[in-house]
Amino acid sequence: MKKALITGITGQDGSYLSEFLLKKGYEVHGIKRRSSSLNTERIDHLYQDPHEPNRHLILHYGDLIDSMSLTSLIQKIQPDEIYNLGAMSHVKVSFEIPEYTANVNGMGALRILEAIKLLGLHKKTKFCQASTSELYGKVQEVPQNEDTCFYPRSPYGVAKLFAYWTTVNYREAYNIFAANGIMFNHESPHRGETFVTRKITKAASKMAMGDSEILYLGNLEAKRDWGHAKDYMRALWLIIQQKKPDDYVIATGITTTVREFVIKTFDLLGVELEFSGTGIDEMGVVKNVTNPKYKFTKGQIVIKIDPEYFRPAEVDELLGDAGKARKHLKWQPEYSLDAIIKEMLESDLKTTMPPNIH
Ligand code: NDP
Ligand code: GDR
Repeated sequence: MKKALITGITGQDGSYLSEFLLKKGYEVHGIKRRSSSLNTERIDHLYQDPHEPNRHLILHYGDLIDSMSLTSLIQKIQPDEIYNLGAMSHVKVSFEIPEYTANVNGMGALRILEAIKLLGLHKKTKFCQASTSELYGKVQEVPQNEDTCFYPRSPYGVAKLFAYWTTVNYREAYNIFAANGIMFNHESPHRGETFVTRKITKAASKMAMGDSEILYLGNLEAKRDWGHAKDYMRALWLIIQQKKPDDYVIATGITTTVREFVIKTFDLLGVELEFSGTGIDEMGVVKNVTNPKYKFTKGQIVIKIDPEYFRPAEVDELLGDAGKARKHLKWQPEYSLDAIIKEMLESDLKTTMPPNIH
């Protein structure tokens, strides 16, 4: 039975990757951080009591800033595959905690690779780094592929650049199977609630149930290449199954503005929006309601712009060319953006209570 170790197992991607690997018959080990409130909500459906014999999902306490815990876990588990998904993954927040972000997102990858090297596991343990389209940052060319120059625009992106090159370096210097999946944005019902897609589907669901709260957003013109987390975790697995380690762009090849994402979301609820004003005065107002099932009214203000949500430096346009992954990994995404939004909305609607029910 193959053993996989996942950092970031409690996150969006960790939950889908665990599910995927368990279905494939892996023994899955995950590193979780100690926290005062439970942080395993996304993997609770996979949880197995520690007293059960033949457990296939095993959680360990650890942290990417603690090389002792990482090294001793890797020594104890002797994993065949390590997926480094753990990160302080919020780009805007990284401007507020840059040093911590560098430590976790940059040094974290180094600590794992160094442990593989020091423990003499270079022939056994394969490593896959969750790299990101944020490496491209300031637009150099569109679409972006494996040869496009990097120009990160945030402490998050800069830290991920260090991890990207450390992965390449350990591959070249020590013959470790170390690969990068350069993933463009990917979403799902498990997406964190402060990322723009989930923030939109969650707020729209609350409004549909009668909540009068307004959705405050930042830059509506940013373009993102949005896919589904499930598709992207399958891609990371394929990257690690190759004979030779390499770096691959994982993307859908379609880009959409935040504004279009908003319009699509409300459209699925039977609401046509009109945008009025410019810049930070801009508002999204309900123009037409065609689905009486939901509690929207004509003229209702649903969106306002708040400068708080703009970044000190923005990544304007991301559009990935995943030609290499299509050719070598035989990978292609199964979900369209419309299907992703529909799944996220349905999930949010199911868990959103009308405001008078507690
Ligand atoms: P999430 O924010 O949902 O999950 C991040 C995970 O990392 C959580 O399990 C979190 O634990 C864990 N983590 C945070 N800090 C530490 C630390 N110091 N030590 C150990 N674990 C830590 O991110 P996603 O699942 O969306 O993303 C997974 C990875 O893929 C990240 O590295 C991200 O940067 C990268 N990526 C994501 C993309 C996307 O669009 N989703 C695109 C490209 C790359 P806790 O639950 O305790 O907070
Ligand atoms: P991103 O995702 O920064 O691309 O990083 P996010 O959803 O945070 O932002 C996407 C775009 O939307 C704009 N935006 C807002 N963003 C947030 N969070 N909140 C808002 O209110 C808002 N309004 C507009 C942003 O300015 C941005 O342009 C994600 C993370 O998962 C990273 O970890 C990953 O590496 C990249 O995707 C690829």
